[in-house]
Amino acid sequence: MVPENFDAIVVGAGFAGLYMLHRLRQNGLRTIAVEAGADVGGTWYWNRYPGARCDIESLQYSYSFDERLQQDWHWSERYAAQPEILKYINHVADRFDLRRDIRFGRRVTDMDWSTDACLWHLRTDLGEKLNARFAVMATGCLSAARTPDMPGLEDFRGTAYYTGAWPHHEVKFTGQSVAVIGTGSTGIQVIPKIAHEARHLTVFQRTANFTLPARNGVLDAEHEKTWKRDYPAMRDKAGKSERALIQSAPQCSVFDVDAVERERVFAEHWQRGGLDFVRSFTDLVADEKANAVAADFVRARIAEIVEKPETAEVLKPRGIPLGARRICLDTDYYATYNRPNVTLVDLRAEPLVRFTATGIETASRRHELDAVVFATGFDAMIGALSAIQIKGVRETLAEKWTRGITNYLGLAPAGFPNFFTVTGPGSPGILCNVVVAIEQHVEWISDCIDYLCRNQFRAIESNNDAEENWFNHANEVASKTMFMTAKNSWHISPELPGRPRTLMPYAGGFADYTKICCDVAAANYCGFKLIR
Ligand code: NA7
Repeated sequence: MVPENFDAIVVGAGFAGLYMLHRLRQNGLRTIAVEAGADVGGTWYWNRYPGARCDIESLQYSYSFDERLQQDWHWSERYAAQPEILKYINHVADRFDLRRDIRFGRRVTDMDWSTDACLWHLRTDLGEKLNARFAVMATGCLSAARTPDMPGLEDFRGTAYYTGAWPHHEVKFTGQSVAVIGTGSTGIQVIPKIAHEARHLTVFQRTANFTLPARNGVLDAEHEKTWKRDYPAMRDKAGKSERALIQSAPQCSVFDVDAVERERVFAEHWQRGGLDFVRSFTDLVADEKANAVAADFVRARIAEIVEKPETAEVLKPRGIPLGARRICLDTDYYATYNRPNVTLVDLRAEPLVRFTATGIETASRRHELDAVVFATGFDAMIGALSAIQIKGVRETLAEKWTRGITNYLGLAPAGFPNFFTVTGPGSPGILCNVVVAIEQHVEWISDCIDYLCRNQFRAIESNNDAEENWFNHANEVASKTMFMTAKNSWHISPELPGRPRTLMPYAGGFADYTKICCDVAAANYCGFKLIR
């Protein structure tokens, strides 16, 4: 095929890819986006399992770049469900006429940089050859679904479903015996839904997670009005916060109040619902002892809700602080275990041995099944990038990252000129309200490209030193948080020979991160080589 030439290519057409395409086009660059899905949406296109819902409030989990868009759009619920979010993303694509520059239904398989031509050469699985001066990876940090290699799965005659690649046709579990494997955010959302439909549901849990009640409901009209009255100011406030999110402000330490008052404050936040529970007091995230008090409160609620004490015990998270792994939000998760058609299997006590033709065999039991739902998570942050053969100046990104997952500012890995990642490793995106982080990254990248074009630079590449310093700074910041206390968390990098495991997202907070990025740009992109 004859190569086609562009100024910029964006890989992915989810929240990040769409806005990136829009910005680059606004800046006058001939840009296309390449998307594996048949339509826009990214994560929200693929994760259409029953119960899929955002755990950031709708009024905040949306674009802020266009005032009319945010005024016009009406969210129906406090936390939007996947179909509504996908509808919103489609609306944005239509409103800004983005589809005409998106190539759907193809994957970028490999791409390599030519220093002489100052071009990225990309190839897709349809055999297309695409050249561009700039490449932006908007491939998502939770987009490469993990499908564990389970013994005997090929023998299973029932149906296997993967939450991260849910069928586009309606799936009915009525009358069936169904298993769900995995109890992260996804499992916790899908389990109550399947329990209502299936004849029997067996949940296979390896690690119990902390989940808080979402208390979802119809979006309060007054609340919406308050936000829309001065949306830009609300967005500005969120952008200056640690998690790119407006949350309640805790008043005092857990230890400043007596036990009765402590219970009252916790109960009030529990009743209100949402992630604000971790902001009941000032020190829940920072202080181990304070955190343990909050974790005890949650365990007591589990014991209260779940009728069978032995099931409640298995559901109680132990051994890691509240928030060291991603906290989940749920609707009726714990109460689901009171249903007569739901069984919980603790894989730590009763390990999975193999799949058989008719179900799953654990150490001492056989579970007859019609269907299995894998809610087993993602190859987070690096999975989608590593799936593409990306060859920079000397080596591929996958080869580079065998020496440690380094990426200056989470935006630009050294050795990869004119190449940017949105919410890549080293970015705070996934620890924050990710849509706000995406907007910040996209604006920084498009401003950077604009700067290069206006000042007749052909290319930009981060320096090894700057990248190493960012990596060290990120690790130092991470070491002061509780994230590293979780032995098993998708936030932490995979095991690499001779390298300590590191926290992949930047934990220094969104506000500080944004300031650092602004300072770098203001100092004529310090830490980067600018090439004429
Ligand atoms: P997560 O949070 O990574 O959860 C995956 C779950 O699957 C978790 O409970 C895992 O147990 C379990 N798992 C993974 N592999 C296996 C095997 N082999 N056997 C049994 N159980 C297994 O992914 P989610 O999709 O739920 O959520 C990801 C993010 O998406 C979420 O945080 C939001 O930001 C949106 P483990 O804990 O590893 O023992």
